[in-house]
Amino acid sequence: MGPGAFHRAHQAVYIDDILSQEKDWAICGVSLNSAGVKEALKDQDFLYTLVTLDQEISYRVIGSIKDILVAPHQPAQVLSRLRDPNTRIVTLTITEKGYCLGTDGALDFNHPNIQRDLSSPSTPVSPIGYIVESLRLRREAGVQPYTVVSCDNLMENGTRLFQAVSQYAVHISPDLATWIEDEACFPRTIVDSITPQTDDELRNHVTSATNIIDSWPVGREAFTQWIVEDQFSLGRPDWECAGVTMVGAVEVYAKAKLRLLNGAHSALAYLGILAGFDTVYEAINEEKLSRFIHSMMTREILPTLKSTSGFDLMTYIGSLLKRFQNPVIKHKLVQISSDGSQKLPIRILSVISENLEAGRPIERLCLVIAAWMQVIRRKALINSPIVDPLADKLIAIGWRDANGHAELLNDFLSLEAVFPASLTASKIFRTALTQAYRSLGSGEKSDAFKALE
Ligand code: CS2
Repeated sequence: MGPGAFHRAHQAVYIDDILSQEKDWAICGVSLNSAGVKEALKDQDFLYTLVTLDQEISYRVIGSIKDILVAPHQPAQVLSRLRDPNTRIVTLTITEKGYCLGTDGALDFNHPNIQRDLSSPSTPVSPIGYIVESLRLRREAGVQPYTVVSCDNLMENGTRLFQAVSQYAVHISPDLATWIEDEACFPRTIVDSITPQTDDELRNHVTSATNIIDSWPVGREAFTQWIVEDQFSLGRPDWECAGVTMVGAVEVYAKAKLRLLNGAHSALAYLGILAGFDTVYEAINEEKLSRFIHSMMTREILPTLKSTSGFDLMTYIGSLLKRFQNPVIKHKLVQISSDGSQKLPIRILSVISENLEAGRPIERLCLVIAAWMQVIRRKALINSPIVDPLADKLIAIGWRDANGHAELLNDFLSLEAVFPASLTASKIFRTALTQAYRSLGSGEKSDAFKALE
């Protein structure tokens, strides 16, 4: 589910890698929203070019996707594919918001798609609704559940998904929920490979380098990682051969990746946008910003993580900074800045909560939150679109402030879907955030640089 650029640059490549050995695996993508990917790929047999953006750029045709279904246009086909005993693994790359979770990590029963699906469960629209309905159909037909593999940047991704599925299934039938709990597997994973959005520059580049007109190639860095807990109900490909790390538990690595890589990404995005940069490469090469990111990682994030044997956190930080400095990748800050209301609780706010509890500093992390608010405010001011499931609320907050309303911080903090009550009740947090917000002045470039000092 979600055959966007990341799926096609990551999981589809790992499947492609094993096809010479295990020819009976293939992917059917399910687009949950738009027909864009299907329209682009159908006339090229769902083949596409993977461009590896390294010092030496390389090109490879990926052939593991056999078909793409578009859920809003083909809901019955999607359910029948999911019910098919040949469907053995369902991966999800649906981004944080696709899971419809609240700040407590549980399924948000007020989410319009969940309410809609619960009122009409046999014709779902949400991924959770599709999973539960198709598992119900499999149970009815005596077919074992497929393994559900969340590949999104959520803490405890498999567990969260399993809980959301169970909470939803109980409303359909408690027996079904018990069957899912007993029979289905939801391994946790870490996925990692920096994958910028495809643009015309990449398309034209592919055409001139390969002589192939590809409607939707994907480009990513050479580094790629997939760590998966080895729990599969209906078997799996021999992924180790393709470099997938199959483990007993992913937890330690997951926290490090989400906080250090994704946390630093969000910091670079909001502070970098205010400082007038366009890409991660530009932002990380600015001295003040780069120093800030380094101290945020080492002083405020590192203390929340554990090094284990074979996984040294300082080495990991060094490797991340090097990846951010890849000059060939034009990873747009605006891409990373999308969906802040979904990403920041996982990447930054959870770290702030832990630091508060342990009496550790939070100033730099608060500056990231304040920068997010400033970016929203500035966008609202010029009516620039905000990509976020809470966009309407965020624009209203930013717009009120732009018109002389002084309550911006309180308005933001009242967003229960973003800020947990435990955090908004903390005086230390409110003070640090207020200071951080003030230090950004009116969000001009020069203010951002001053705040980084
Ligand atoms: C990024 C991630 O857009 C974002 O929010 O932080 O997509 C990041 O590039 C990937 O998680 C890297 O594996």
